[in-house]
Amino acid sequence: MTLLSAALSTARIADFSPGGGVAAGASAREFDDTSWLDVRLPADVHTALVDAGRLVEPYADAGESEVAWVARREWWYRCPIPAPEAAPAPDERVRLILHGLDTEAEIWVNGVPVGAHHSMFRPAEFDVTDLLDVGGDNVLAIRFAPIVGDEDVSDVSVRDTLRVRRRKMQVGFGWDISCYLLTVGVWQPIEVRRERVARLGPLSFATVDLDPDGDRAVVKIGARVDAFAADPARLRVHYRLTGPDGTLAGEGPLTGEGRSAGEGPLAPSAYLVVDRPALWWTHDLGQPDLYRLTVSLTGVDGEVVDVRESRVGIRTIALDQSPDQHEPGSRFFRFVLNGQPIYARGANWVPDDLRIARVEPRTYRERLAQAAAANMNMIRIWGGGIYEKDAFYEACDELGLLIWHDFMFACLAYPDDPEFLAECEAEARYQVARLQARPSLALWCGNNEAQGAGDSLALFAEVLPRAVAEEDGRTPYWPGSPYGGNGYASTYDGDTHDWRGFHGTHSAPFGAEGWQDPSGPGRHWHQYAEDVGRFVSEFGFAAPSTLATIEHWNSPAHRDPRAHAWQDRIRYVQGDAHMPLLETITGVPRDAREWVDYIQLIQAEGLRFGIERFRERKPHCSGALLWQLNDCWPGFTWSIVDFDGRPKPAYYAVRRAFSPVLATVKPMRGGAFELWLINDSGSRVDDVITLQVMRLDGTVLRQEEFPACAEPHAEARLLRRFGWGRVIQPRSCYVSISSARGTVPASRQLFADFRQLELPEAELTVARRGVAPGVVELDITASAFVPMVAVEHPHLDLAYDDNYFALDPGVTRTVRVRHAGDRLDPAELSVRALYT
Ligand code: BMA
Repeated sequence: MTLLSAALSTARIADFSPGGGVAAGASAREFDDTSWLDVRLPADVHTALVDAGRLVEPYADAGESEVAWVARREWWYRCPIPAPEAAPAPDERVRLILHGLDTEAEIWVNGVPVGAHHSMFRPAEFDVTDLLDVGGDNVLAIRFAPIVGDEDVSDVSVRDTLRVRRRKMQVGFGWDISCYLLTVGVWQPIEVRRERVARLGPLSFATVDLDPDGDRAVVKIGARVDAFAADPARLRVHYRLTGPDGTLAGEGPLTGEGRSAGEGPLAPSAYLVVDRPALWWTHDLGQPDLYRLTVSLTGVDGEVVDVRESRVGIRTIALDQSPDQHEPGSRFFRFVLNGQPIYARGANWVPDDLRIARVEPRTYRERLAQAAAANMNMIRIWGGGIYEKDAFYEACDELGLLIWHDFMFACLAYPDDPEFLAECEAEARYQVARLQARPSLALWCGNNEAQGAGDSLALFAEVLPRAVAEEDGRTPYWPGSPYGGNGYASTYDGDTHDWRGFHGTHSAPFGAEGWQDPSGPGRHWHQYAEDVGRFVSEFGFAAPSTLATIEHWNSPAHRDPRAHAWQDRIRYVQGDAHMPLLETITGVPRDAREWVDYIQLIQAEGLRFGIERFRERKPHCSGALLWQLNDCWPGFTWSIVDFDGRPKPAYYAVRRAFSPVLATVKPMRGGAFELWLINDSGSRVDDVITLQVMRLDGTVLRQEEFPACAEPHAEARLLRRFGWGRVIQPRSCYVSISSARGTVPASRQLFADFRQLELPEAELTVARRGVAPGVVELDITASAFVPMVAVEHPHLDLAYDDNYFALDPGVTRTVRVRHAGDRLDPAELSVRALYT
């Protein structure tokens, strides 16, 4: 048993001009730090100063520039270390583990320098056995070097130069999704561990074989053993694997080739056959069942000296890149879970706060539960952020969400000198070994957009794949995103970032020039209808936060779209302004409310249209991961859940479009259209679809019924092509589909942009009733077609089983609204047509 494992809970912090701290003797044990600021660990400097009222809130109004000075100072942390009760025995040692230092740090224990550390992406560890005084006041001192000198950080190329060699969260250097906020400090716990003879490192767990019918699995269980004061041959390692219901699935020794003392960790392992395993599935295909793996290490005297536990899952995951027979010259890019090819429906994850030290486990749970509730089965951890905290992976394991995990490199060509590569290798080996046993982990990906033809080959083609192969050996590796084929937007190989929508970016094969069409039509979502990639790992439309979140972070003087602090929330690149899209699609908004409504409507419709087109291409296109799920600051970005966790209208549109069973209407030229049926679920669909061509006033012009049958996990099926060009008057008609048994969700398709529609006056009728404490039902009916109805509450954050949906004339929609508390007055809920 680790004899003592204590997390350091408090520190005192202060800043100095560069070099001032050492000169002042701040590393010394006796240094008087009583005037310094007390903080609870972990804590970054910005949050500590804001909480102490010594710094403006960087996210409020335009606070960013007022806090930029922090990054130009050196910061010191001094932390008391609890004294060991007794002097360490000869076979004992005391390790200091600093799990997350942001970023360039020097460390002293009791005034003695123990080392330096240059990465926030892996822990710093030091043997301090001989440095701690029994019964004395032991002190840890950390100096964080200034990140910025006198560089002009308003220049993006200067910021790029500052970040390229730093193993630090890249997005904090400023991005089109983030303000410029360079955090510094202790972002993960600091631990002191007293250990005897040996200790366990990360456990490993892999499903090496699974019967096609899932009746029998073979798993490989392993552990790293660091035998620092014992003959490894005399240590015993034992495992126990218990099922989701607590029953014992297997136990026994882990064995491996002998090694002599001090030759570094052993890696004993064992194979186990599990009959009728409870498989781990994504939440939409089954149960994300988890086993408990316990490994104990017994010393030469038979005493248990260490125990580690992990929750693991029995599942196989593979990346199928076999040739696509139906599209010669192309190959699939699809994930295969437990032998079943799946369609990846999901989103990109960015750090949930630039001040990552303060992101709590419950926030991860909440955000990822929102993703699962939006019918997502995959989350991509984007390469401009961080390797997330344990709570993130626990939530994905438990919620049944797969993870596409980038290594933390984004949008730059990275160096390949030996020193930099060595640091990256250490980082990769640590993270890969740390996450190897996670059932949610589906893929390691080299980088985000950091690889033109031939860039950083050593890193992405050698160092990282070697780390994945040696520290994991089963999880697929992909060199970058996007990658494959002959360029960034290959439609026959690999993954693609489809930025024709919103950015108007048209990538070209390597060596040729891409081009950009910044016009409204050039950035329209219609671009998504053709040339779909094999796996679309980024696409999206930007929109402001919800009004409640804007009002949270913008004081009254700054709540007008023309106000500086409002515009300051937009960090898109040149040419990405909203006006061309507004002029083309909705018309120009008249006030702040309409500005938010119209752009959010465009985001919702753009994502819906893209997702439907990408899913109609199943299996030739086997994934759609939208940019982006969440926000790292209260900015206006591509997120569908804003910084305060409030879903934007697009969240509900995405949830509907990601429904495992879906029927879609693909508009073609000249009013023609196609009806498709998609079934990603594990159940057979057998229903009857009613398709209506209707005028916006509700007059039905044409109606037909179709059998809608699809096998489980079926390829997307074209049910019918309609040449009804003469029937469909784009400005006054739309197509609505519904199904007799409701297994195919109702949906509709317009044939003109919102501003072109000849929308009749629509009267909304709403019946309200409380159905339980905190639960209200609303029956909403419109006299004519309404593109988007919004159900809102002036101040409560509520759970809506649906919202921001279109309404067919005369058809009543019932919406259920829940309040986490048990009081919700039906009268307080408002219902409005968001676009008339
Ligand atoms: C891609 C992402 C991000 C960026 C987004 C929107 O490049 O990888 O870098 O925020 O597009 O522009």
